[in-house]
Amino acid sequence: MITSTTDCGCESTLVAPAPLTTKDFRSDLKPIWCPGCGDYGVVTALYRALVAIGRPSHEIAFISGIGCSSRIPGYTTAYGFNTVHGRALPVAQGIKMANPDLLVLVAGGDGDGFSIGGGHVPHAIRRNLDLTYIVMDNHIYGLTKGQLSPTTPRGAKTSSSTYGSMEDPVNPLLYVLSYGAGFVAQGVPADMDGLAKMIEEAIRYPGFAFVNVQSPCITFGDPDDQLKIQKTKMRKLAAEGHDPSNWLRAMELAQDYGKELYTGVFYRNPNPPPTYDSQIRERQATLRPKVAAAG
Ligand SMILES: Cc1ncc(C[n+]2csc(CCOP(=O)(O)OP(=O)(O)O)c2C)c(N)n1
Ligand code: SF4
Repeated sequence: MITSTTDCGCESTLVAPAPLTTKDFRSDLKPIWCPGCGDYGVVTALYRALVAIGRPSHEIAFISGIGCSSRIPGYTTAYGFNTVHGRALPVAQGIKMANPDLLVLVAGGDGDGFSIGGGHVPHAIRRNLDLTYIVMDNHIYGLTKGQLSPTTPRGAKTSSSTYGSMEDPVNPLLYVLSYGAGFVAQGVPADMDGLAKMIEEAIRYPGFAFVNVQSPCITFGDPDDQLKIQKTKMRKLAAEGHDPSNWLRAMELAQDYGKELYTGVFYRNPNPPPTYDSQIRERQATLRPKVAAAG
C-alpha cells in the first residue's frame, strides 16, 4: 500500500493488487467431462500457467471449436467463445486482429483441429498471429461417442471402424513443424508440472505456438493411452538432451509420434519472425499520421 498527499492536501492511497491464484481463473461451471478424462488435467495446467503469466482474465480471450475438449473455455473466467466445429482458429485470428492487446488462447480436439479444421492450421501458422493453440489429442471423437478421428492409430477398433482403422493417422507434430510453427511442444496430464510449464512457455512465445496434449479419453479411448501408462511411457525431451532450437532434430523426433511418447518442447524458434499483429501495429503507426496530415 502506498499513501501520498496530493497538492491540494488530500490523501490518496494506492493498494497493490493481490497476486493472482488459480481461483481467479476457475469459473463457477462444474466440468461435465467423464471422471478420469485427461481434459481435467489440461484445464488445471492451464490455470497454473495463467497464474505464472499474471494477466487478469479480462485481458484473455479463449476460443474453441466443438467437442468434449472444446468445452474448456467455459471452465475458465476468461472471455470465451465456443465456436463451430473446426472453426476456432479463424475466429481467434479475427479476435486477435481486432484487439491485439488481448492474450488469445485457442483449444479443441484432434478432430476439430486436424479433421474438419485441418485446412485452417497451415494458414494460421504462416500468418503467424500471436496465438497459443492447445489440442487435446485423444485419438478419437469423444463428444459424438467414439468414432475414428484423424489421429486414431491404424488398426484401432472404434465405433466407426469396428474391424480396425484402415488409415494412417495424421501426425500433428510433424504437420505443424513442416508448416513452420515457431513453437511446438507436447505434454501429458500425467506430468502436470511439465504441462503447465510448457503452456506458459507457449503463451510467452511471440507468435503462433502449438501444444499437443496427449489427453486420454477414458470412455472411448485406448486403455493404453491412460494416465498411469503415460507415466511409464513418457520420455522428457529435456532429459534426453534435446536442443529445442534444432528444427531438423525436432522433425526427426516428431516422426516417432504414436511410437514414442516424447514430452517437452520440440522446437522453439530462436529468432522469432515478426507476428502479423505486430506488423499491423507498425503499419498503423506509420500510415495514420500520413492520412491525418493529408486531411
Ligand atoms: C460441422 C459439424 N460437423 C460435425 C459435428 C459433429 N461433431 C461434434 S464434435 C465432433 C468431433 C469431436 O471430436 P474432437 O474434435 O476430437 O473432440 P473431443 O470430443 O474428442 O474432445 C463432431 C464430429 C458438428 N458439431 N459440426
Ligand atoms: S467422452 Fe472421452 S473426451 Fe469426452 S469427456 Fe468423456 S473421457 Fe473425456
